[in-house]
Amino acid sequence: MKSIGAAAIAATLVVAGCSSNGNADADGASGSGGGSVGKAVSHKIVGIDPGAGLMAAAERAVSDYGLSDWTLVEGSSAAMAVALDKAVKNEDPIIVTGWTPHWMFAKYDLKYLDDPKKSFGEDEEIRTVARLGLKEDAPSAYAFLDKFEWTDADMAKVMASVQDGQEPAEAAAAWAQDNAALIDGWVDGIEKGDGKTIKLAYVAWDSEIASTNVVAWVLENRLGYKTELMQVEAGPMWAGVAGGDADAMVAAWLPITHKDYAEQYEGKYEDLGANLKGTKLGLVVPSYMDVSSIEDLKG
Ligand code: PBE
Repeated sequence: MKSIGAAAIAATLVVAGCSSNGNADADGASGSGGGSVGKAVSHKIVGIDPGAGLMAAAERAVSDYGLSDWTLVEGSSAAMAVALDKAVKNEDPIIVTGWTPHWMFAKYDLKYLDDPKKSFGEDEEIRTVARLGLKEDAPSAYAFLDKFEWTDADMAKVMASVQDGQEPAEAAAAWAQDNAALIDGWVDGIEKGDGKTIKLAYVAWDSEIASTNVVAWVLENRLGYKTELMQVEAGPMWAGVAGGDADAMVAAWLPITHKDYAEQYEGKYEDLGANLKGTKLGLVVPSYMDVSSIEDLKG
């Protein structure tokens, strides 16, 4: 498997918006209501890559809840995880943009802030999207991609291995070997491909690193294809599939998070349906913070 730009994940360890003064006063550290949470975190929300739908949703929340004095800090998934890790180790207050499935909920004691205005939406799924013509050009790859569906528990195992330091391709291979029966079901009745290279676009979100590597493993080891993993930003991922430069991606969060991208390229891609159900997006804080709703952030 050829992997492009994987090192970029490690290269973006910029610590964003992490204040360490939270222990100075009890009120600030616990972040109890009445505007003190804002002070405790310097009115900063630690975001991820600017192309993520999660960032658009967080901007929506800032506007919906009247948080005009707050800043949503751009960065990357990796930088957000570093900031969160540092804060939790010091029991500092921090607010990050988060999503499920993600390993951070297993590693730390965290909670989503309530979102009564539903700025982050609800009832969403991760879908597989293919370029037009893939069905004719690589029918076996297409048939498998159409069939591919797993659970957040499956994905969590791959994510945890990567988080523990395993290379994504190795973590995917180990998971595949432990879950051969599930994979049998995905490829059941599908003939081997013709050795063509299937190009998979993805963004360096932990969830999508896991799914894309598992899909690549199956294409290579069960269906005889070669794969090329193209790590890009969210906009180019959609543009790549719509323009035919990428064959497919398994990272389309719909109907809400990637709505703008889906509308922009409507008619230029094929939606193969859900590959994972039961996702969630929102603002996430360590459980030791005394705040429960985005509404509490005002002031
Ligand atoms: N995410 C993870 C993506 C989709 C997958 C929630 C960070 C996004 O916001 O676009």
